[in-house]
Amino acid sequence: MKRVLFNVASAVLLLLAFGPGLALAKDKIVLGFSQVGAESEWRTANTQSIKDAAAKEGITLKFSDAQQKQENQIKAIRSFIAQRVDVIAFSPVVETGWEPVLREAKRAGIPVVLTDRSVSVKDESLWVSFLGSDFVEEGRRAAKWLVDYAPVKELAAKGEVNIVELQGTVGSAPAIDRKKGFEEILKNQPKFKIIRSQTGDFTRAKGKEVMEAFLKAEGKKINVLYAHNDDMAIGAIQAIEEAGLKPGKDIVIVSIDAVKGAFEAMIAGKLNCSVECSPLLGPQLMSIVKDVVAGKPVPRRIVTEEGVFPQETAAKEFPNRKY
Ligand code: GYE
Repeated sequence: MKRVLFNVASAVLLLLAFGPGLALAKDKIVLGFSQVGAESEWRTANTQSIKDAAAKEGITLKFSDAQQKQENQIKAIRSFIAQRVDVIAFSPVVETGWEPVLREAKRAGIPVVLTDRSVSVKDESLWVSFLGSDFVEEGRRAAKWLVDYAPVKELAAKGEVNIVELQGTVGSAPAIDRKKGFEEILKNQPKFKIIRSQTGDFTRAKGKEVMEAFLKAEGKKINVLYAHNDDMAIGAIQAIEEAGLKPGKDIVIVSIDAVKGAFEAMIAGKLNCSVECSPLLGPQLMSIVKDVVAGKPVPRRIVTEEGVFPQETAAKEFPNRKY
């Protein structure tokens, strides 16, 4: 990295050092992007979308993978500041604890764009735009589908519906909001009970591990699994099968993302519904980055449009899926 920097230490780069105002004078926009990690199918598709869109737009992308650790993201952002990139974008692994490093970026005059997940900071001037899904709405959609699903309605007519929940990464916006939206709908449904709720950190391996523990503790009492992402649901499906039960039948499963793996599980009859969360944020992100550098106003919030895919739609939709 350093070598490359020295090699291109031309007059143009010197000009760049004097701030975003001169950004138009150089060939390429430099974007520093700090990614959460590679924890899920969703994340892999998101990373690919960002890399492809940067290449397509001729934007130089400095990409850093934080392996799901906030400290790594903070280090990456500091290094982007030191390199004087034009724009910093990142998907914050957790919501809190960003003020100090974002203040450093602001002081350096480098605009920050949030993608996918948001931060919780008092000073809203610390970031310029947030592009991503409405996670509360995704949680609501999962719950609405569930209460309307015929086999679950039958259960509710007879007695209680016992739900176990696999949460995403502790403190992350999608885990907080998907729980909130789901509970908001179930609040008015006295028959529906969340009997266990634990994090599976958005990964297949942890999803499986935690589902094993749920099954050990609750066994056949479990009617429904709500997983904050498809990967955890897919891990849990394995645990359910290993316990001699039928996923999608003995235990109804609803999860979020609608990645290809979820469609495969739905077509196999093992997953009942996936609520869409699109990772294809690259093109919109690059357009925000270009506008910010050009000094154009950018929307404060851009909400991704998404749908809901119940099992019976899976075979027909599968060929159209892009991630
Ligand atoms: O749902 C999950 C991933 O932040 C929306 O993170 C994203 C979530 C996504 O690991 O699969």
